[in-house]
Amino acid sequence: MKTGTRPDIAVTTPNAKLRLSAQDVIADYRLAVRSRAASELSRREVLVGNAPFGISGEGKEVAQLGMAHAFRAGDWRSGYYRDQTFMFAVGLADLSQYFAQLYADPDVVRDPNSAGRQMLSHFATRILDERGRWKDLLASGQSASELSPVGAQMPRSVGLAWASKLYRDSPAPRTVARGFSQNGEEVCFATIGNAGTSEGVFWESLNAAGVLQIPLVISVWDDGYGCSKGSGATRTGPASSCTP
Ligand SMILES: Cc1ncc(C[n+]2csc(CCOP(=O)(O)OP(=O)(O)O)c2C)c(N)n1
Repeated sequence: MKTGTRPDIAVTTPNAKLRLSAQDVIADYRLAVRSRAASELSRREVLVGNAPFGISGEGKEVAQLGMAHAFRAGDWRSGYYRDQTFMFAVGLADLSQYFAQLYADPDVVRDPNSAGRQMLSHFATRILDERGRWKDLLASGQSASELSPVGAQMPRSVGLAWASKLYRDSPAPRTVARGFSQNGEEVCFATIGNAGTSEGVFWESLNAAGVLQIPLVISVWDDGYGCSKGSGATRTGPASSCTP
């Protein structure tokens, strides 16, 4: 049966707010397969010496597709180097840009994340145009630039989510400039690895987010390892048990 003739089956549970058509599920599956192939190819390119460094998001595809369905224009991602599937799914990166960054392409059009200056999977959206003027940040989703030190994205994620609250609570910032916030409705989506949750800044950020009551979603991609160390070497239980 051709895809176009399939009935539009909603994949959902009784209480779920997210409804996916059969076409959505097939599109997600295609994206996951492409993303996995990109991971494997980039790894091979590093191993044979064609690229200087590669790091990718094998195994996190499905969780990131789920996160992508909740992400809206104006929202911010503040994550780490495993998020390529999410970035592809929300249209903030593509395969061509992924490989341009792998080969450290200095052309900012081909690698808009960093013009070859950052390592692979260090994503960023451009918030200024070519003349240095602010872009309309509400026109699409945004991604803060990747920080290589493990956990460093966490305090920044608090700042981004806190900004939304400030916009929501006070009319003053809204009158200064347009294109930054729609009445503070933007959510910040932070991501971090399980070993990264051992960093002090992770706990400080979690605490600050609770105290400030800000719109911050934290996803921990728990694959049981931090580099080659098993989780038991860095914490006493699964990452899920650490989250209040
Ligand atoms: C502050 C800091 N210490 C050490 C490193 C080296 N390092 C890079 S990735 C990594 C492991 C991170 O593991 P995890 O957070 O579980 O993420 P994963 O890569 O397994 O998804 C480490 C220790 C680093 N980048 N920054």
